[in-house]
Amino acid sequence: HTIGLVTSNLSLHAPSQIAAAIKIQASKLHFNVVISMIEQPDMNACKNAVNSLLSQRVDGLIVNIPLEDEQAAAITEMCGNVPALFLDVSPQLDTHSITFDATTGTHLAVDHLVMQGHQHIALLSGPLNSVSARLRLEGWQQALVQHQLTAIAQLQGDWSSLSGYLQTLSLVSSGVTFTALLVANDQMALGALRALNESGLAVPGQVSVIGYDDTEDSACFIPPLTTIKQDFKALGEISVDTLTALIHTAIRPVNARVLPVTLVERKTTA
Ligand code: IPT
Repeated sequence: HTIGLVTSNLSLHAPSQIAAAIKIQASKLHFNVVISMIEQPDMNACKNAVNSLLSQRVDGLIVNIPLEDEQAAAITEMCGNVPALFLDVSPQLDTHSITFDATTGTHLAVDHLVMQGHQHIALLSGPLNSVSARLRLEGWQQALVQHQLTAIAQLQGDWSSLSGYLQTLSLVSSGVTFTALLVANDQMALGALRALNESGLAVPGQVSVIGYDDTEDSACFIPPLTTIKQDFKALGEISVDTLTALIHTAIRPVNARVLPVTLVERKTTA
């Protein structure tokens, strides 16, 4: 039996840790995994990847590419009888999906900062053509409003640490005073830490930073990163278990499952 995995760029930490977790769980269940990677999110590339996996006769597909509702529906349609499970779509979508609870994640981060007395909070979002990046940005904004606050600045990166570095440098040089920075993933937070360090701003003395993901390296950043944990090992296990169950049944009621997230408090917030 074979599972097809269509994934975003594996040079990013989160997709690579998800792919590893999928591979490990699939091996336990004696399934092969065939991977098709897309460098940049792009619907045509995604369709080609799905077609190539289908022509290799995979029994089911896991799709970890950011997709809009219509795009995920089109992929499901293409798959016909082969079940497809989506990891980066809106949790509201009527399809087989497993996603993380972005509302809770973003509210945990904002509440943590506000409890520490922060009022001048800047946002560094992911690329807004990604559903998850938009959900995180909207979640932060809603949570700020609940505390009668609005973001003091809003920047956008592309998930890479370099973009986090460059965006944070531009934030610092804009002259806006901020005491905390919410970052949409740990890799951009890594770049932000370098930019703050080079600008002579102490973390957490002058600026607090919160990441998102809790990928494996984040505990070893300087200082160790406070972040929102998305449990990628659990995601890998649950996706493989869910997909293999779908493969083995003819009746497949749609199940959009949302996994919990937690705040991991380390040394970048005070
Ligand atoms: C999402 C990560 O949180 C982000 O850091 C980035 O790597 C992105 O993937 C790449 O697509 S996690 C995904 C399951 C929404």
